[in-house]
Amino acid sequence: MARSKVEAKTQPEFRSRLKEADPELAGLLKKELARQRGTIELIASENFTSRAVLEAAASVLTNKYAEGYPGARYYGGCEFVDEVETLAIDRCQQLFGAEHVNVQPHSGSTANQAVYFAELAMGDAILAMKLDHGGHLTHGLKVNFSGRFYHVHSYGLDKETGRLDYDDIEEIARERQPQLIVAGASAYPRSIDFARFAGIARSVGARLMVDMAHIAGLVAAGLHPDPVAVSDYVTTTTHKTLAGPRSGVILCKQKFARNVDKAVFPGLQGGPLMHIIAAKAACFKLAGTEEFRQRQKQTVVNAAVLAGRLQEGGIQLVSGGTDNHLMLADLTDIGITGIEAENRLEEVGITVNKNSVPFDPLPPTVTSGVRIGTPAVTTRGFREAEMEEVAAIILAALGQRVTTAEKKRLRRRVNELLAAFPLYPHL
Ligand code: DSN
Repeated sequence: MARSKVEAKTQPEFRSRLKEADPELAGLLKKELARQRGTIELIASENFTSRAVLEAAASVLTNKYAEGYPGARYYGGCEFVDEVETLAIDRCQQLFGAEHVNVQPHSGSTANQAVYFAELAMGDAILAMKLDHGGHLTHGLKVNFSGRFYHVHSYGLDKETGRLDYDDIEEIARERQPQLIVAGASAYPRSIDFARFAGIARSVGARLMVDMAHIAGLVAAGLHPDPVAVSDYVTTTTHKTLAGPRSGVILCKQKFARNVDKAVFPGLQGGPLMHIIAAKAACFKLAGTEEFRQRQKQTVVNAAVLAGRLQEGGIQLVSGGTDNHLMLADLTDIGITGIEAENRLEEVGITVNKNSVPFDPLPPTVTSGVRIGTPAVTTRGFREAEMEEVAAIILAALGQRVTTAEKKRLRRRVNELLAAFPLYPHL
């Protein structure tokens, strides 16, 4: 396809100006691009965003202050950013069928914070998933704001099945009577029954917040049970399966709109990042396309293929497999820790993150597991055949007594795989 005039003019200029003004920084950006191009990215929460999103995020909208909301700002000159924010809101509402959307949170953590701020008083009780069973820092970790400002009760996974036990969650909710129940996870490989969570919340008079950060792309594509229709609040990041810029969003029922908006601004934030809101608008448009839906389908297929091959190779997966974009490998049986596995894979050009497994006896700095996800490699173009090769490389790298020569051979296999799928060739 012919390069557009804008790309042809602005991209090289942008690059060369940065190099001229700040060669040290330009050099680091170049190295990071080379790292992304030169490794197989299996961190489940990462992805490669589109050129459209990159362009919007690097636009002149970064210059604009726009405290307030469209049509009610505290600064002049907001006529175009008003349109940008309205576009982002409308597209997000349409994509997820939400009654109300706030696109200003800078991140998923801020989005969660805003919902707590809107819904709870200090000291109120929340019920959320334990961090070491797959929850998130903002779901009540003691040192996080959520654990410091609220009374936290938690639920975990069933020891036998490695899955959520909804009867158990219901019992804890009945006992603890939380004001807010939080569903959603950072490292849970199975579909979550949000309708069941909604029933539990209703039965104890609690509100339900779903943090769908990991699975937002799958939800948009109709590949995961929908949290939006059944929840009071839904929060998400926009950069994981959704493949947008690094940021956050809140979706809620109309009756909570005013409180949510007030909690975000002026409650927690000042000026919204209008360039990132523009990038979110682009992301929501792309997430409504057939191409995006197909990519999400392939992401799930790729995860299933990788999970199957790793299991055949003797690696235990928490819950015995995956329904979504990620899997959690428990390495106890093969005798290596999560940190060792992360390092070994990095040596051959594969990036993952160490991750606690449920009931992990090892500390979070070591862990017994690694979390592996397929969104980024799928965006890059990997399909079933490539996932088989990725699984074979992982199994070899995690095997007993891997020699330096063998590591070099594995690195070459990684390079061969990547060479067929160039990343950001225009940069
Ligand atoms: N840190 C993110 C993840 O890796 O899942 C969650 O915010």
